[in-house]
Amino acid sequence: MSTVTDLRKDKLGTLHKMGNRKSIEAFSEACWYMPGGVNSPVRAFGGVNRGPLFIAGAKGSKIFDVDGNEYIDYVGSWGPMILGHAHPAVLSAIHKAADRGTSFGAPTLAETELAARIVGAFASIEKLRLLCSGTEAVMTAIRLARAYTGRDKIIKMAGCYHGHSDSLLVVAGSGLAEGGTTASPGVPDALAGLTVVVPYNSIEAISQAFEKHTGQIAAVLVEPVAANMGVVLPEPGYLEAMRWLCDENGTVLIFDEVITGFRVAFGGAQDLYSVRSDLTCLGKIAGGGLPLAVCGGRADIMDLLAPLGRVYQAGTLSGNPIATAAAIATLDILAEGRAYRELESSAANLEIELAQAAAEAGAAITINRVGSLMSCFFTDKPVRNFDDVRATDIAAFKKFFAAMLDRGIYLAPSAYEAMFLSLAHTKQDIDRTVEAARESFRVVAGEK
Ligand code: KE4
Repeated sequence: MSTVTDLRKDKLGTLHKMGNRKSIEAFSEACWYMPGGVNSPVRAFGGVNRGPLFIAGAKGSKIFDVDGNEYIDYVGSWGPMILGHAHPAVLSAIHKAADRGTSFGAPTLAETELAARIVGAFASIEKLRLLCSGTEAVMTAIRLARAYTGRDKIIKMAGCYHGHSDSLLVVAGSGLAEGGTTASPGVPDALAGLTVVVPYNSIEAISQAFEKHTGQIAAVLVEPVAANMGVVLPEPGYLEAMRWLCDENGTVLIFDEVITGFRVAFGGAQDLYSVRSDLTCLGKIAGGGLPLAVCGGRADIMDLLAPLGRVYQAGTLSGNPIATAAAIATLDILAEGRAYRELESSAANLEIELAQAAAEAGAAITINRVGSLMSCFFTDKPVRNFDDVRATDIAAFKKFFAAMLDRGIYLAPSAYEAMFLSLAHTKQDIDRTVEAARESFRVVAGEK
């Protein structure tokens, strides 16, 4: 067990070369009060063996640390900030809502307005429940699927991450992938045993799981575009075959679109790939960057939720008026449609120029991208599942991350996360990023 001193000793010595004294001091103090000095593990920079930056603020495509360093931000709070940080329309909506009070614990018109917008954006969502986090949304979807089918088992894909509810911390991605933890301590084997894990992009494996557990599978849960093992795209026909297998077996298909919802298209990955899930989980962008998430889908399943049905789910801050205001302001801008054309243009440009810069430096990379969601893997092979990701050169990624950070480019501090572009990223930002990458690829190749 690391003590605070060990942690600080391990971490502080490898902190940034350039001026990060205040982040170092802030991290040291935070470690006295909070496990690992952070309130979510991936923020600790454990995946890149450096101390974390403490952030003072952000605006548009830029983020600023407590030492006054400015970075072009490709984390975007792990996905929500598709408009860019501190968008004027979102801030105005938040301020107006806050002036009327911050929480009532009672229904508001804004919740209905937001629900109507989401139902309008997702053909598969007939009814929904607003809640506070992606974890809650997926936990609720699993509970609904188990109640609806009367079955206990679920199938999930290795490397996909669906929040930290007990059933899903099994061969998960995101922060769990870093630690080499496949199932978190504290999750009873009896519960973990109800989760069947199969490789992403293998219909054969899902089909075999259905044969082995015939009549026992309540749900198949998947990120339709995986983004917690880096970005991994569904192979042609993968989602369609999954839909068919669920129909054949009376199993609920749950799309975890917490990242992809409103990111890869206004109607999410299910719109892009024309495959309808029975239940959909949304978060991040859907909440405009505030604590709001969504569990929605077929009315015959959603109506099982209390108070209409007997499946219990509740939350003090569900549908919070500040969060719904931010969400409505965000979705109304994205609904204009031009947003996705602009995001596609910026991201396609970045992808092409990064590939060119890597080739010039002799760095072997594979870029997986869907719209403004992308990952750069250090490998000369395709990356189709979690094993492929684990076989990439993670050490090279860590060198690249550090070199980019030292050049003012803030990437997700883990090879198992994604890069997110926003509408605020300009051509100048992209050019600066590519220039930094050109040098950083050479650092990785050992030339600098
Ligand atoms: P939250 O409980 O963190 O709001 O959502 C959980 C979740 C569910 N589903 C997907 C596909 C997700 O990506 C997430 C959370 N994503 C991580 C980053 N990949 C959040 C960052 C963090 O854990 O601090």
